Amino acid sequence: MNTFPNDFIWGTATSSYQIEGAATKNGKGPSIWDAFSSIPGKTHNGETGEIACDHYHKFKEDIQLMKDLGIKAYRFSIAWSRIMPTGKGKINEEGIKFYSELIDELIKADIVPWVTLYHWDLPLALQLEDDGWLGDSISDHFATYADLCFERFGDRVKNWITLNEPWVVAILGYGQGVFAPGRVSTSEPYLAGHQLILAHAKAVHIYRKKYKHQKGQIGITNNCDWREPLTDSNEDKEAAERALQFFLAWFADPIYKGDYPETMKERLGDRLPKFSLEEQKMIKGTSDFFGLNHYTTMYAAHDDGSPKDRNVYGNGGISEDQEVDLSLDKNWDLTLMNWAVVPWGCKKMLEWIDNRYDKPEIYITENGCAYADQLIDGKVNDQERLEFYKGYLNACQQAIEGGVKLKGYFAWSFMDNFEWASGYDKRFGLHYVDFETLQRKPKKSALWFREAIKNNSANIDLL
Ligand code: PNW
Repeated sequence: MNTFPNDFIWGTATSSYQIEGAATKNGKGPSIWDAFSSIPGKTHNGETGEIACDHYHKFKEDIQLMKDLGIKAYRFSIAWSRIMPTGKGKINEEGIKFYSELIDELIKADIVPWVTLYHWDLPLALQLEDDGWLGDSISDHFATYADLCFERFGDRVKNWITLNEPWVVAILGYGQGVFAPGRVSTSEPYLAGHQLILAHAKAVHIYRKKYKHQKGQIGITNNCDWREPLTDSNEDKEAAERALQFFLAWFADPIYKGDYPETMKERLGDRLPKFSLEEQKMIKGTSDFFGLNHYTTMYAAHDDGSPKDRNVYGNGGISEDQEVDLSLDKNWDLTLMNWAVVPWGCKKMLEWIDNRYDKPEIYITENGCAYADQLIDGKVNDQERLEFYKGYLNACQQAIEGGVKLKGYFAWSFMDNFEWASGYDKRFGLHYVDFETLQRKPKKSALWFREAIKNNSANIDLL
């Protein structure tokens, strides 16, 4: 039987706004997601994260379920405005207490905490007062907030992720406007991206300078889907490569190489801000590991300029800037997000990163799928999700055999939760959540995942 390396880390992931609820409890300040989701029309059925899975009150029960699942690590995020209600200045000790207890409970259960500092729920005050990710004070505010987290939690937390998916923040938040703060622009995404990179780098410098004795590791999580050339033509191969550079190298090149990719500089001109030489030096080398969120694959072709029926949510960014035309194979199975299930794309993605960034240690910090799961006779028979995990984890195993340094894998998500603008019927969880009663229930895929962890292999069948 093919197995993963002995030290392979099996985990699951969540984020604060998607699961916690208690949006106004015990001193938490509002975030841009509280504000955005309260505007009629911005989310599916007007749903919000006000209660979500009520993890804030149910975290002990959730950690017991994690223990039952046998996971070694749990990735969650801290809501900035829960511990700093306006994003700067005053600290909310009640909020600190919540995360402190959560961390203690995880450690008691032998589960290693992986903490994301920013998973999109920016304190609303920072949006209003500092122009959010467009302002040039934001990176310093983020670094101060990160410092507080290292100080209060770093004795027990040894794995830090600064930002979750800056691409989504920039493109969906400042380009397409489908996520908070809901801005629509073709230039702001590149400005926001610039501040996000600076914020990440400043936080890492504080960690390395002030908290070296904590002996932890710190990195960033970027998302990227695979782009497969539609045909063998050089034009299409170049288009696919360009798409990957606008997607992932946008953020990873500054961090691993010191600057934006050439193709972005050429095509964007003055719309892409420049890093000073000092900033380049400050940014380069600021990730101890390569965090990757990977969900799907699309074909990429050179865009000949003809009108297209574009799929907005989840497309490749600002396509005019790239001259890339994305499409799907009609034989691919789609999840409820309309994301295609293509395990070999995951293997190619890992190999591309391995090659471009000189064999970094990679963690898949998210991979998973949404389906319209139903509880029938007390059970959720999510065979499609089981097959999804089996396929993607097998692809991971093959990548490792080929020499890719993939060190861990976090399933998205531990449980069904608030899927942002798509609300609650896009169910991504290994655990089913009844959003009326808030009861949790392991799905069939969770039972499979548990066996896979036990055997340290994805080549297993459920008995
Ligand atoms: C990620 N896209 O979001 C997030 O990190 C999670 O919070 C989220 O629940 C999960 O993936 C599933 O959506 C993404 O359009 C949202 O390409 C959109 C895209 C990618 C990732």
